[in-house]
Amino acid sequence: MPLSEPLTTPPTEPALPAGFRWGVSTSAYQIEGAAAEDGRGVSIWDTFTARPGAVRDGHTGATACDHYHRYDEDVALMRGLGLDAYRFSISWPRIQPTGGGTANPAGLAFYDRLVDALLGAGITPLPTLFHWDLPQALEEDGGWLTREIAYRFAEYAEIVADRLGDRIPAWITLNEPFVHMVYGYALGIHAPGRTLMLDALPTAHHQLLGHGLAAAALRERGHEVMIADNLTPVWPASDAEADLAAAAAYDALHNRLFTDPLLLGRYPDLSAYGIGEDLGGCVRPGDLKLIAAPGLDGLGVNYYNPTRIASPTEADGLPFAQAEIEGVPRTAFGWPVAPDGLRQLLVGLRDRYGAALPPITVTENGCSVADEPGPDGAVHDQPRIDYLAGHLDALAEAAAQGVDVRGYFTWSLIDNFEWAEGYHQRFGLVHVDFRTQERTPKDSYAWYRDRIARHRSPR
Ligand code: IFM
Repeated sequence: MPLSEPLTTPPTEPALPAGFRWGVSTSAYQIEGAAAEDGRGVSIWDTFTARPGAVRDGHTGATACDHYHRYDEDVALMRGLGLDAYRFSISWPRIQPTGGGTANPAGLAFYDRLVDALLGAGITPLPTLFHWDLPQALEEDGGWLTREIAYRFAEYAEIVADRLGDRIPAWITLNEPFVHMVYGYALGIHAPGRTLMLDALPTAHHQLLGHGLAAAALRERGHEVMIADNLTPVWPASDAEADLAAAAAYDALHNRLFTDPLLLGRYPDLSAYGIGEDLGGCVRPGDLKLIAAPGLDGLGVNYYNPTRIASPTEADGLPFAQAEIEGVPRTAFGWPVAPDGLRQLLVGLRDRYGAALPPITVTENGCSVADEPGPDGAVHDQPRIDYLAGHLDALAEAAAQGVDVRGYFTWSLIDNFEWAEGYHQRFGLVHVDFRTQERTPKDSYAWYRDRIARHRSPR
């Protein structure tokens, strides 16, 4: 496992708060593989990836990074970084193969081993309970379109907490409910591949209800609870009233639809979409109280880029249109790179929610780079180093402006299955050769390790 040489220290590096936690993030379907082993049930991603044309080049997560068998090697990589914590997700179909009933002992045993390995390496496990790999049987009953699933989710959370809770202080309930709603249920780009457009909105409420029910169960057991939202600062295309109104409508759908109920106990104004406060009838009395109460211990923010929004044409069929962000670098995925967007987002959250905003942890941030080992065997991914350095500086600036930021988890430890893009987008600090499963730490791995060390022992 060749390790890159330490890179030179930049002359100025804004300080992050003392006690700040450093981590990396991954998710089960994207790294584990072993899809048919030890009693794991079928996930919606097994079904979706088998659909011709759904995923680029027909890639699937059946083997992925084979982390299920190689977790020891991956924990050693984490130890090499000097991490405080590791954010991973638990595969619901590994625990409850048909989405309900008794737990699968072999599934629980895998996470037992992983948690023990992490603790042995001095790394705090931070599990996410749902990162999009729903048991297929639940999808066949209607998935997140049904209210019943929220109660199933809380039962699953209880099973996992009862088994691992003696070693886990804090949990993340859901990963990016916005993306799951839009990509999975509105546009059909992700599993389960439904194309319901605005009729997908109940999946937002049912995910949040599931969060609220699971949070109550976790709290009863003395645990801390977070959620990881994918949030974006919305940049209006101009100061024209129509662009400002479109930007506000987009902000309501992407950001406020999730943060308002969690932090304020109400849904935002969605009248631009012709939707009332009850989200088309799925909100029942008492639901919002459950979703908001008694508050989050931390808000996980997944930040990748800002979104530029303009007023729509009639053909858009929605109260907004997405516009290009020009004059900034792009990742291999084509996403705009705008580190200051992270500062704007966090300061904006603080201004919007004031005392209702819990401490913030950046639970994902990173970029895809078309990187491969060069003739020297090393992976020189300078664009990723620039991306991470810029975003950490922006995070430090947000902290300097008074935002309570507690930690940063980069996406991702290792290259992995990037959903509809298959293995084509590489986000890892560590390169994975998907034919041999060989792991090669990239230059960014050494940079991140050194960045963490400099934070702990500033000169
Ligand atoms: O890979 C994903 C992850 O599963 C959720 N957040 C964004 C990442 C990059 O697209």
